[in-house]
Amino acid sequence: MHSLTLTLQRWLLLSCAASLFVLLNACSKPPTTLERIKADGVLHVITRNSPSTYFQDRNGETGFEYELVKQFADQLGVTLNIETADNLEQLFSRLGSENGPVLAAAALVASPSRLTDMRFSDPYLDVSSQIIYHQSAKRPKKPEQLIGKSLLALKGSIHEDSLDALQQQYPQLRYDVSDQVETVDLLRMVDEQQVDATLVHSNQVAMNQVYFPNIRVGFTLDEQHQQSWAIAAGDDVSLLNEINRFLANAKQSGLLQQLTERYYGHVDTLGYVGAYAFARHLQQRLPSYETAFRNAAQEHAVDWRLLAAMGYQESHWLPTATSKTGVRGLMMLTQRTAQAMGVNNRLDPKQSIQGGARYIALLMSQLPDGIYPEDRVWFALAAYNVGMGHLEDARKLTVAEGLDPNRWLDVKTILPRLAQKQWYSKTRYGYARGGEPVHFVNNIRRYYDILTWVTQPQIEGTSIASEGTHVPGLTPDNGSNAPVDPAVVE
Ligand code: BLG
Repeated sequence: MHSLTLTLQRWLLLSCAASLFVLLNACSKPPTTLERIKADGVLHVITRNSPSTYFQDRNGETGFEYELVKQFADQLGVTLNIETADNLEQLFSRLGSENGPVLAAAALVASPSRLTDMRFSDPYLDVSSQIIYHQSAKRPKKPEQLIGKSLLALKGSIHEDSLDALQQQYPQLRYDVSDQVETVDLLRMVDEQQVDATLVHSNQVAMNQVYFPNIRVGFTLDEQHQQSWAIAAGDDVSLLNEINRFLANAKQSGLLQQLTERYYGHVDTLGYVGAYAFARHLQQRLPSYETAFRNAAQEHAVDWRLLAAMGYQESHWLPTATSKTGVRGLMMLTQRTAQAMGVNNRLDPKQSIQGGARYIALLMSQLPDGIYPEDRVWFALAAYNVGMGHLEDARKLTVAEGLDPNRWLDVKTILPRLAQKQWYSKTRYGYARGGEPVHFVNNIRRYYDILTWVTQPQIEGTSIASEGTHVPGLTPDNGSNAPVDPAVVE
C-alpha cells in the first residue's frame, strides 16, 4: 500500500514536471514574425511615394506595389499600414526596426551588396537596364558608342555599379552620378537634351515614354534585374515563406500580369505612335480645354480627368472632329443626344464638354443598381458609346452565358457578339458594333490612368494649364505638386 502511494506520488510528480516543461518551453518560444502580424492584425509595410509604387489619388491609395501588397494583407486577413520613406537609406534603416515595418515593397532590386541586411523574396517583375538617348542624336547601339557622351545616373543605384563595371572595360567612358535627382528627372534631362544619355530600368521607360516624347532606347545593358520584396535579415523565414507562396499564386492567378499590364503596358496598348501623340497633345491641346473639363466635372460630380480621357478618345481634343457616321465635336455627341442635353452647337468645345458631362452623369444614374460600384463607370462609358439599349442586350446575353451581367470583365467579353447575326438576332435592339465600346472603354481607362499619374497628388490647383509646355508634376521645380519619381529604387 505504502509503496503504491509512493509510486503514485512519484508518477504525479513526474507528470507535473513534464507538463511544466512543456508549458515553459511553449512560453519561452517567441512567436514568429508571421504569427505576430496575424496576432496584431496589421501588416506594416514601407514603400516610396511614386506612381509605380504607392500614391494617393481621388479614389484613395493606389500604385503597383500598393495593389500587390494590399492583396497580400487581405489574404493574411490583416489590415495594411503603409509608411513611406524619403530615400533608400531611410527605407533600409527603418526596415526591421523595433515596431517598424516588417516588409519593404518598393520596386527593390536584389543585389549582392544588399544581402547582408535584407532577405529578398522571389522576384515578381523582370526588368532590364536600358541606355536612353535623345531621338535627334545618333542611336548608341553598344557601350563604346557612349564614349565622349555625357552620361548621368542615380547615385547609389544598381546602375552606378553597372556603369562602374563598364568603365573598367572602357576606361575612356565617363559618367556622372547624382543624388539630387530621381529617375524621372534623368529622363526629362535627356528629353530636354541637358545630358546625352542615362541608364534606367525598362519598366520606368515604359511608364514614362508617354510624358517624354523625345526619349528613345539605345540598347539594353543588363538583361536580368529582378524586383522583389524585402524583409530584414534574420533566421525567421515565416513571413518570407508566406510572401513567396503569395507571389507564386499571384503569378498563377494572373494578378501580377494584370498589374504589370496596367502600370507598364500603355505603350504596348497605344503603340509608340499613339504614346508619343498623347504626350504631344497633353502638352499642346489639353491646356486649352482643362478649365472647361474641370467646370463641367464639378457641375455634374464626375472626375475631370475621366471627362478629359473621354474627350481624347473621342476627338484627340479637336473640337471640329467628325466621325464617319456624322457624330461631331470634342465629345462626339450624336445630333439626338446633343439635343437632349441642351447643346445647340456641337462644335463649340465648351458646349460639347458640358453636354458630354451631363450625359455621362445621367447614364451613371440610370444604370441598374446591381452593377458593382467599381465597375459602374465602365458600364456608363460603354453606354455612352453604344447606347443603353444595346448594353442591356449584352447584359442579357451575358446571363444566358452563365456569366455575371454586373461585372464589366464578363460583359466586355460578350459585347462584340452584338455584331454577329447568330447573337444579335436574339436581342431586342439588334445589331450594334459591339467591339467599339470595348475598345472605347479600354482606351479611356488607359488615358485616365495616365492623366491620374500626371496630375497626382490630388492637391487642389494642380493644373495642366499652368505648367506651360511641360507636363505637370514632371518638372522638378513645381514644388509640392510634383509626383515623386516613378522609378524609385534602382
Ligand atoms: C453614341 C451616343 C449615344 C447613342 C449611341 O451612339 O454615339 N452617344 C453620344 O452621343 C455621346 O447616345 O445611344 S442611344 O442614344 O441610346 O442610341 C448609339 O446610337 C459616339 C457614339 C457613336 C460613336 N461615338 C460617342 O461615343 C461614333 O461616332 N462611332 C462611329 C465611329 S466611325 O467614325 O464610324 O469609325
